[in-house]
Amino acid sequence: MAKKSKTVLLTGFEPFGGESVNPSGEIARQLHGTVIAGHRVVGALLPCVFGAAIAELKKQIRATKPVLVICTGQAGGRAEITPERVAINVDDARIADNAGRQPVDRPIVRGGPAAYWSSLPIKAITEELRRRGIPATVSQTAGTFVCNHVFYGLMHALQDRKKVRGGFIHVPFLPEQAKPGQPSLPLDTMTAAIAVVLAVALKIRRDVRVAGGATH
Ligand code: PCA
Repeated sequence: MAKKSKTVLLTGFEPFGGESVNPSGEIARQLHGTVIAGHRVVGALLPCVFGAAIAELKKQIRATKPVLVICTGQAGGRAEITPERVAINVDDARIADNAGRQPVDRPIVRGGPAAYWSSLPIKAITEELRRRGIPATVSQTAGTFVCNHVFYGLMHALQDRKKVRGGFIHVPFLPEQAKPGQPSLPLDTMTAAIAVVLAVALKIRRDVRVAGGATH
């Protein structure tokens, strides 16, 4: 009997903040069901809601038993694909989430560590994206809204699953979302970029040590 292929979980978000589309959700939809580096991709959509987003993520992890979890979200105003280095233990929302919640200066996990590092090879991912002509930079902050919340919740959940690696990637606006002068990337480019992210994360365990990459 053929061995069941291993699974990677790729999440994106529903639209938020008055937008009618979220590139991260579209990318997850596009890559759902594809096979990358011998792994089956399960794409899932998370609500842009504090608490509920982590609950849905954990449900998906339990259901799919992935070897790798990559969460993605929209970072409007950024021009590049940005693998996030670190998740911090705070919710501090500038706008309400999709359920009208707006936590200010609240811990995500009471008594939890201040931060968790991504366990993705963020420099290797950035290098490979650039090599393929896709703009990419390591980001030093995932913000304090629902994306950082989910990233922290993911890394906290993975403390009990040490073999499962995970991290978070922010992506720019789609061209139809960008106001004049704002940066964006086409959906095809971003979908190809996240496929590269998954492939590099599956193939490379020990990150490369290269300087910089950090402009924000
Ligand atoms: N971006 C938001 C939350 C959902 C999303 O796609 C963020 O950066 O926190």
